[in-house]
Order: sequence, then structure tokens, then C-alpha cells
Amino acid sequence: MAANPRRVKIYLAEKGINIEQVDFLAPYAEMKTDEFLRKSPTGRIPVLELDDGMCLPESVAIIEYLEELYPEPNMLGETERERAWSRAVTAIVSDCVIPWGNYVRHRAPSVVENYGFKRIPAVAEFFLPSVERGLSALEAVIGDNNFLVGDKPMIPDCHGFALFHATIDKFGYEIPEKYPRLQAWYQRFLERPSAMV
Ligand SMILES: N[C@@H](CCC(=O)N[C@@H](CS)C(=O)NCC(=O)O)C(=O)O
Repeated sequence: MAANPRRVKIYLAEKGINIEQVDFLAPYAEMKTDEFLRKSPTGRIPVLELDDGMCLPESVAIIEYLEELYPEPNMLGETERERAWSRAVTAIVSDCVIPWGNYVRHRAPSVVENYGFKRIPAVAEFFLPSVERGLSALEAVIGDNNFLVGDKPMIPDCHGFALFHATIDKFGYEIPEKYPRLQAWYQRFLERPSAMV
């Protein structure tokens, strides 16, 4: 259900990288132990644990680290400009996570209420302009491309699809009609095997 670890799962599937994965289930009590906090200081996932014991939190950092270790197939960009643009689009997606998460959780009853989540509809109203801003930005970004930064899936698509899929699949959100390019992109990515992880 959680979009942030799923960014990494989708990236691993797209790259064909096989590493051991440990899943945690909400409400994530075992992620608040001292042992886990030593691995991920915020008590959040994802966290990448290396063989020498180093632990790297944060989905964006984990994916870029893996991209350096496994540069083929390239999913960041061939040139400095392409890489810079990919990072910019990833940042736009990352900025959407908090507003979208709050919007979908507070907008209508959802699965998180099973974990004692208290819904406040005014919070959804507060975040709606930020949600619209992110959607408009990404609709402009994709332009006539098949994927967010070009004609094949790249790192920003992994981040973006994980976020859209969580809001749509788990929280019943629908991409509004006024974002047809994002609607088409979402359907296109949905057909990829990585969308199933
Ligand atoms: N900026 C972090 C955000 C990580 C994050 O918020 N993870 C959520 C799951 S989507 C989590 O661990 N939630 C449990 C909690 O906060 O206790 C990243 O991109 O990795």
C-alpha cells in the first residue's frame, strides 16, 4: 500500500535487479524499535541494508545509488541535461507525496481508518490546490512523450507510478478528465510487469 517503498520495488523490477526484500505491514510498530531506528532514523521505509551493515534510507537516494551500481539499462539519463531533468521531475513527484497522501486519506473513508486514522475532511480541502498544482505540472511535463521524461520508463516514472497507483488503487482516486496525458501515461505504465510488484 505504501507508495514510497513501492518506488524502489518498481525500479528494481524495471531494472531487473534481484535483491532480498523484507515487507512491513501497517501500522508499522516494528519500525519504531531502537534496532530499526538505527537503520532508518525516521522509522520509515524504504531502507536499503548493505552487506557491510551500512543502511541507506530515502527512496530517491536508494534508487540513485542503485543506478550508479547498475548503470545499464540507463534509467536516469544519458547526458547531464537529461539527468538534471530526470532529477527535477522526480523532485516534482516527491513534492506531491505529502499533499496527495493527505488529500486522499482525508477526502473519503479508506483503508487507513482500519488502523485508527482519524479523518478530517477540511484537511482534504486544504490540500486540494496542491494536488491540482502537482497534476498540472506533471501534465505539462509529460507533453507528447509516452513516459514522463521520454519514450521509455525512467526513474521519474517509477516514483510517479508508485504515487499514482497508491492513490488510485488503494484510495479510489481518479485522475480528472482534464489531465488526459497523465491518464494515458498511467494506463500505459499499468500494463508493465513492474506495475504488479
Ligand atoms: N521521504 C521518504 C518517505 C518515506 C515514508 O514516508 N515512508 C512511509 C511509507 S510510504 C512510512 O514508512 N510510514 C510509516 C511511518 O511513518 O511510521 C522516502 O521517500 O523514502
